[in-house]
Parts: sequence; C-alpha cells; structure tokens
Amino acid sequence: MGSLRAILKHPDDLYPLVKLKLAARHAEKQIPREPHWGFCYAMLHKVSRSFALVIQQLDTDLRDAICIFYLVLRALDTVEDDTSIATDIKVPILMAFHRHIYDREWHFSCGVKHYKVLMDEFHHVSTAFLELGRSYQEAIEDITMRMGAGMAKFICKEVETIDDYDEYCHYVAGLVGLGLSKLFYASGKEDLASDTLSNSMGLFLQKTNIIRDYLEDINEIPKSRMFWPRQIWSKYVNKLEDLKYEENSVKAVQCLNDMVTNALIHVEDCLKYMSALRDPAIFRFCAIPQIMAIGTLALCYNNIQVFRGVVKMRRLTAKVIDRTKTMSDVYGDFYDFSRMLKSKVDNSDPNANKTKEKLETILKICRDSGSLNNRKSYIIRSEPRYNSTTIVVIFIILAMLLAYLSATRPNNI
Ligand code: IN0
Repeated sequence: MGSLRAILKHPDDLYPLVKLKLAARHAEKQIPREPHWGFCYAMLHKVSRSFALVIQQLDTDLRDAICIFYLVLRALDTVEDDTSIATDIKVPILMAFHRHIYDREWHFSCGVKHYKVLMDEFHHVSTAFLELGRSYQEAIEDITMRMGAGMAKFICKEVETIDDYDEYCHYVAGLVGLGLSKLFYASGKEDLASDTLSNSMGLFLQKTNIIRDYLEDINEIPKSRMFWPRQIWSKYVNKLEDLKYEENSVKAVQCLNDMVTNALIHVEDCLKYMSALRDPAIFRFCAIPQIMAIGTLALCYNNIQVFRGVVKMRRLTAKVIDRTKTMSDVYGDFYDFSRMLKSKVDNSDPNANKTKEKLETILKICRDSGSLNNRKSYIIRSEPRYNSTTIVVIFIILAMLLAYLSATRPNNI
C-alpha cells in the first residue's frame, strides 16, 4: 500500500520503475549455463541490486572480470565482518586471500545467509577467476592482497584520526577504485586513471555508506562496528554510541553534518574521474553509484532519522538508473543535490561556512561545465497534478505489470 501511495504521489516514477523491474527480470533470466558462471551471476543478483543490473550492460569480458572482482571482495569482507572468528584465525586468512582465489579446493565457512553460501561454494568463484584473462587476474590479485593486508591492520586498530579514516576507507573502497581502473584499462576501452582520482571514487561511496549506516553499525551484535573517526565525533559527544540518544539530538546532527562535509571533499575528484571516461557503459557503471551517493548525503544531511532508522534513497533509484547517460546528466544531478544540501544548511551549525564553501565549489564546477541549460530536473520539482484518466492508466499499468511478473517468475538457482 505504501508503494501505491508513493506512485500516486509521484506518477512519473512508475515508468522507470517498471523498466527497472523488467530489466532485472531479463538479467536474471540471462544467467549463464556453466555452473560456476551461473553461480557467480546468481550470487551477484542476490548480494547487490542496482550493481547487478548496471554491470549487465558492460561487454562480456569486462563484465565477467568485474563480477568476479565484486564477489572476491564480498568474500573478503565476509571474513572481515564475521565477529565470531578469532583474530589469530582471521588475520592469516585475510593476508593470504589473494592466493586462495587461485585454489579451486579452498573454502572457509563463515558469514550468514547469502554470504554463507558464497563462502561455502567459493570454488565456483575461483573456477571462474581462473578463466579470466591474465591482466584481469593480476589486477584482482593485487587489489585483494593490498585490501586483505589493510583489513588485517585495522582488525586491532580503531579509527581515531581523520587520516585513519581515509586510510581505512582506502583499503576497503579506494583500492576498489584502483582495481576497477586497472580492469577498465585491461579491457582496452579506457586510459589508465590516476590512483588519486580512482581512490576518491571509492572514498566518496564508502564515506556515504559509513554515514548512512551509523545505526546499523553501532547496533551490530555481538559487537558494535565503529567507523566514524574519534577526531570528529569527540567534538560533540564522549562516546560514539551517545549520538543515538534523544537527549543528544542537536549534537548528533551537528556531528552528522561534519561527517557529510568531510565526504564532500571527494566530489571534485569524482567529477574529474567520470568526465575522463569514454566508454558509455563504463561511464554509466561508474556514474550511477556516485549520483546515488550524493543523493544519499543530501537526504542524510541535518536529518536526525540517520540515528533512528534507515535512511535510503529508494524512490529515486530507478530514475537515476534510467536517466544517467552522459556527463551532463551527472553535472545536472550533482548540481541539484548540492543545491538541495545547501538549502538545508542552518547558519547555527558549527560547520555551516565550511559546508557552504564546499557546496559552492561543486555548484561552480557544474555550472562551468556549461551543461545545465535547458534541462528538466527530476530531483527538484513540484507536486504532481492529475485527473481521473491518469489514475486509471496508472492502475491498468500496475495490474499488467503484476500479472506479467507473477507469470514470468524465474526458477531459483
Ligand atoms: C563497487 C562500487 C563501484 C561501482 C562503480 C565504480 C566504482 C569506482 C570506484 C569504487 C567503487 C565503484 O559500487 C558498489 C555499489 C553497490 O554495491 N551498491 C549496492 C547498494 C548499496 O547501497 O550498497 C547495490 O545493492 O547495488 C559499491 O557500493 N561497492 C563496490 C564494490 C565492488 C566493486 Cl567492483 C564496485 C562497495 C564499496 C565499498 C563502496 C567500494
């Protein structure tokens, strides 16, 4: 009922949503026949949503390499995340993971739900990895080695300073950027991007996740996961978990805004990275998560809900996937979300000037790109007005879609 109300409130969301559902159905039906590739793509669909769809548009070689890269990293992450594994067992696994991917016999049981299946049946991932071209394998091996060592370093180390925060994010996300740039280069479709710009692409996504997931991470059982740097939160509270208590709401929002302001540092590099991409499918693959990230930051900024429940950009996801085609779309969306952010800055916030300065820089880059003219924003817009015919059409489309989806439900793999 909630989604029906949302569609009636924003009827133009319906078309991209239907398109996305159909594309997801189509992608799931196209899962390859060989058991190891079938497992890998089916797993990718289970552990990610938009990512699995966007990857679908890449050429086969590169798509296979990125699919395996993603699953290897998810497996590494599953080991890092599993708090039931003792440190003396975990550290050697993380350090040697880059060798395990060459070994069809290797597996280590940990994690829950889909991640447990991924770990138990990891031989499918290594079998597929061994079929990739050598340059793809080398890039994946190198990043897995560096990420495993970085994760091991942070098992016994807290994120104290902003430098620690950047270092941790480099290991778990910046390196993903470096790895993807190498894969794009190995495909022959892109020049090799600089490490600094590639790193920023990952940091911007990861910092957004860390901000958005505060409550989920702090409430993690048996042990909280803490990624917000002490150097930032200690300006507002004595303990990181104090941010979730109602009596600290004002301080919590100020701390949140400080974290968002820190994340905005990376936007300039991200725009530079994306503007240098040439292949349209690679461009979309990179741009969609970045737009989702700036949208999430705009939603989280000054929003106490981050400390109370889930804050996600669900409504706009289908539209972002549908409408992101060129760099002009990226400048347009970054412009709109930065304006939205700017309108939420309260002058009494301790970082108000710093935040506005960063936003001004982003707005200027978008304006100077010369691509903002004659565009219709789907982010900032007025409430819909419609008559009874529109409502009837919406209901007919919804009924047809429901009928189609239930008639074509693919078998589980
Ligand atoms: C990613 C990134 C990713 C995609 C494209 C270009 C990138 C360039 C540099 C660094 C990372 C890049 O994208 C995914 C997106 C994703 O998984 N989204 C989830 C939704 C969500 O909210 O988590 C989905 O369900 O679709 C991403 O978040 N990460 C990632 C991991 C591996 C690869 Cl190969 C690419 C994770 C992370 C930690 C941010 C790097």
